[in-house]
Amino acid sequence: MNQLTQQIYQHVCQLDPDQKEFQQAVYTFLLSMDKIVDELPEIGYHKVIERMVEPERAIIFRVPWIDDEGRLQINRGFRVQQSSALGPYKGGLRFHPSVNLSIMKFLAFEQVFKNSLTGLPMGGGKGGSDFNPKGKSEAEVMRFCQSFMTELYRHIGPDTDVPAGDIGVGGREVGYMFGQYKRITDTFTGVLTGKGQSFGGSLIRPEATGYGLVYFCNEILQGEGKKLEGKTCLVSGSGNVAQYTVEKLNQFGARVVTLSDSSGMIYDEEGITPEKLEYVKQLKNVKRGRIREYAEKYKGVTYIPRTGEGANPIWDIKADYAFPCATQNEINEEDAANLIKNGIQLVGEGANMPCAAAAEKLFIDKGVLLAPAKAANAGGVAVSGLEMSQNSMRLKWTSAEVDQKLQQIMRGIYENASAAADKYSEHNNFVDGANIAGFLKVADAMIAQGYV
Ligand code: NDP
Ligand code: 2IT
Repeated sequence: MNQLTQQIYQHVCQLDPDQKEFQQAVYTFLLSMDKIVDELPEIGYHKVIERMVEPERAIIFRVPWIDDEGRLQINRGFRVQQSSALGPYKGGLRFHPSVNLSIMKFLAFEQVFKNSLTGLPMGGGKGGSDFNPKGKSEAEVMRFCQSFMTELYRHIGPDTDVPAGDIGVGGREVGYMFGQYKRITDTFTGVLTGKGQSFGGSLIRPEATGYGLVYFCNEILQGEGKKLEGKTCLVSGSGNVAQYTVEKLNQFGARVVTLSDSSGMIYDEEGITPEKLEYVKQLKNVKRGRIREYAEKYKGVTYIPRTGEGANPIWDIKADYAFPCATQNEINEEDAANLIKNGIQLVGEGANMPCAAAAEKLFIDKGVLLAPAKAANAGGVAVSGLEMSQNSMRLKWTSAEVDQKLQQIMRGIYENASAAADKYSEHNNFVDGANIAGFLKVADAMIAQGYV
């Protein structure tokens, strides 16, 4: 690290020594900044990076709700409004017991550069709660969402901050939160994205992150004269991003052999066909079941339970391409070494920060094509941006129109990240390319808007 980035990193670690995920996201970002800070002295002069690592605002609030037994439950709610340099704060809400300020800040920080890469006018933010939706009744989820929004509403708005979904928050939760916002404020606006189709949601938003991931990786592969067709792929997770990644990989003629959840993984050598994927969607989205049930339904499928923190068996299966689509740090250094040993050629990050810093370094050092989350999973927020446009214009585009715009945006991100990599780093270093391309636009806006 050079002197400036080293100082910034030390300062971040001293200020918040417990925020390991946030420190990790800042650290890997600063490694890319090393490639440009000497060439662009105005970055240091205007303290652009120092400002970026401090959220404009971070709100923490109490969320009280009554469970089905009539008992009062209390959770903690968050909204980190990281940067409004490019537009209203924009980013998802995560409901998961692991949620804390460090995780919220890492996600909000990365969101700023991701949103910049989309080319749409969106700042960056993230929020959520340590509420665990697993095992809760429909009524409990609704009451929680209503209470969460009863506090959050005063901090958001269609021109201020526009939340959406993330882990544990899908169409159902967005619907309940939208209903409560509308009721409290007496306004029908595009204050949330990922809404249902009957009340302002955009077509292709549910599909967008997974589809966008595959479009982006396809651009990288094409640049190398490689393709998806006929290739074996590993996908982790079995939620929104994983499901639509499998759907698009199937459409490109690839064979996906794995899915997982926090309890374990399935290995289906024959491939997760469109018919089997429909079963997964029903199982996860309607029945809210576990991926283990896939192995009970289909013959020749192995289920491997997840035990302990060590190497994850999902990353020790021979395949051409891997798509981590579950959560942060799901690929550690040992997992990366296993993937490389088995000849992996591309890792496409559907989840946010799925690779530990050491894993990321190993992939780059060994020449594995790494499609970083900020670029590769930007399709979700991109279509959220398109949902905001449609809400403002009070019209609705067709699936084909939205899909075409999504493809254009992902191609644009690939071209920008690629060009920034070639100019400031090395060919095919999409980690540096995405960080630098995303950063430069935010930096320009921050310098132009003065010291705010
Ligand atoms: P979902 O809630 O739909 O699915 C999450 C999946 O990941 C589930 O299979 C879940 O398993 C698994 N998972 C979650 N936490 C853990 C954990 N700590 N350990 C192991 N497995 C875990 O979420 P999404 O598909 O929306 O999100 C997946 C990833 O993609 C996240 O990193 C998210 O930030 C990112 N992302 C999402 C976007 C979106 O539009 N939804 C956009 C861009 C990125 P289980 O059911 O057992 O918890
Ligand atoms: O991480 C992400 O980009 C998201 N969860 C989607 C955010 C959004 O506003 O659609």
